[in-house]
Amino acid sequence: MDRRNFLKRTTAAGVSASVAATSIASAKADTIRSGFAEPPARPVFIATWPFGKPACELALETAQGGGSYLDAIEKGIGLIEADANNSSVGIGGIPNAEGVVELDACIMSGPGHSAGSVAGIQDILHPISVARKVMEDTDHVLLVGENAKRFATQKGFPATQLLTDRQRERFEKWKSEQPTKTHKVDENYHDTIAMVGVDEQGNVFGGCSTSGLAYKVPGRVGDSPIIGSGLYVDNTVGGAGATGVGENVMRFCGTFLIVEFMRNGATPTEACQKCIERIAELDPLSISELDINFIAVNRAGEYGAAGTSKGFRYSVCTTNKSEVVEALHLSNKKIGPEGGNVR
Ligand code: SD4
Repeated sequence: MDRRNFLKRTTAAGVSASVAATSIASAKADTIRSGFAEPPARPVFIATWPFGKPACELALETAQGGGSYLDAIEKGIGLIEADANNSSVGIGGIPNAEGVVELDACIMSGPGHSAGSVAGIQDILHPISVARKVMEDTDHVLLVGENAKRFATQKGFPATQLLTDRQRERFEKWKSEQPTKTHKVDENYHDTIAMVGVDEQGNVFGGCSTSGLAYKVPGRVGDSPIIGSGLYVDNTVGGAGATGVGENVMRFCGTFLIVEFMRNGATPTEACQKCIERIAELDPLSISELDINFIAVNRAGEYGAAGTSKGFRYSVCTTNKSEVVEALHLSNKKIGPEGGNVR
């Protein structure tokens, strides 16, 4: 059965189950506070960018088909990692300044507050799955570089050429245009999938995967595999994910901050906005220059997002809808030509 039909088929049953699951006082209070037209639904998956939509749909399908929520996050993100046309995640990702694709990913489980991540991993198609192995099969949280790849190989992940012909050509053009001795990343070419899911009981799960900034210095690690920066979940509150210039997120523990704002009573959208405002207070860059975007969901299933520029969109999937939503934007600068839909 294809995903669309699966979702259609599960809609009727899913609506009543999810409404029942969310008919709790706090969910209603959140609904009124945020001005949601409808009660928040559980389960719910949210993800960065429009390309997160099929990922959220597959995640929901996986969870409803009997998979765990970690399976859901892993499969949903894995779908985008395997898409060679997406130039910001997995195969087809934009390489570093030496033409090598280096991937970052992490996964988190609210129950048990466990986490796993890999950074700067090469030649492995599914870093999200390796991150899960780090979480489940080791006592550690983060493995990096060559040794992350060695761990993946030991776990049976095959080596895969991640640099596509199209990205090789683009890289060669970029390289030929670089002045010698200086190095500049191309800020128009980056994205990430960050996904957070909440199950019917309000347990929170999340994952994040990216090839990072285009033509980055080899070895550069962004926010995405760093717990509390590119992704954070706290099972008593909710979760948040980030996309944008990682350096402007990881210096502030952006997603940790968002979860703390939600803990203190902010709605998800308010929490994302407050995080960007806090960052802008401390950073010499103006809001429009920061180029960062956040998504968040609380354990009631209420979700929201905010970005520094106009045009950041994110995906939401529940049992009765799957849609792309425009985030609150804190400046009128338009997102870069490829921002949000790097193809
Ligand atoms: C990074 N945050 O490596 C990632 C890239 C990204 O939109 O999300 N860009 O900095």
